[in-house]
Amino acid sequence: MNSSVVSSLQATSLYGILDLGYLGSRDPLLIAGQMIEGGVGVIQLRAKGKQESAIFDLSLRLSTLCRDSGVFYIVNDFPDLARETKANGVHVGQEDGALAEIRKRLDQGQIVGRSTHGLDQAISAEQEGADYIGIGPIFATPTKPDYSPVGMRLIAEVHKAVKIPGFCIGGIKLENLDQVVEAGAKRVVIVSGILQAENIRDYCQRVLKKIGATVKRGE
Ligand code: TZP
Ligand code: MG
Repeated sequence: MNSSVVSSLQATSLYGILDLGYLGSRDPLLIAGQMIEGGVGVIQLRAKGKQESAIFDLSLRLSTLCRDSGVFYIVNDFPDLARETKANGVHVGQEDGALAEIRKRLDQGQIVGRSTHGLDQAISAEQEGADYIGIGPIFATPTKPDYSPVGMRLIAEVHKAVKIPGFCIGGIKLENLDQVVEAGAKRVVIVSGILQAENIRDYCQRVLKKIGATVKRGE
């Protein structure tokens, strides 16, 4: 666990994912720039179905862009790529093995986030040493079609049981954000909502304004 990164993540409200499946012909660096201008605190590169070698250069450039902009940069699924391109860390799922094994492939100071889909998984991820967790999917989502929604009640349960930062994810959009925050969310991850927005910078700013106005911090 990297405690300075974890405390920065505690204060981060919006985590954006650059999912290449939503970009079409758009330039990922340009989109990342718009997300950064909008105020995201974290950008994750998610490239389902791609080989690490195919996204090495992109990851390196995103890593530099995020570092220069003061935004965390996380690589989905690939710890070696995270290490080689000097990301802040890697994000893994339930099926990706023990966090201790993943950490062996990272440099010191790099962080590990874990997706969780229930209270037991959230508690286990913390016990195993995750630096943060994803909690979801909160709502059904085409971005992760094989998973059933976990239900809004889980948000408060996890926040009560777990100290590391939790990021609610799955089907979250500006339109349902109030509901998610009222259920106890402190931080959110938004993928399609951001990437399909007409104006990405503006969308992120509106999300942050809404969260800032409603989240009670201190947990
Ligand atoms: N993990 C749980 S839900 C999800 C992931 C990666 C997808 C979230 O995407 P969207 O488009 O914000 O629903
Ligand atoms: Mg994964």
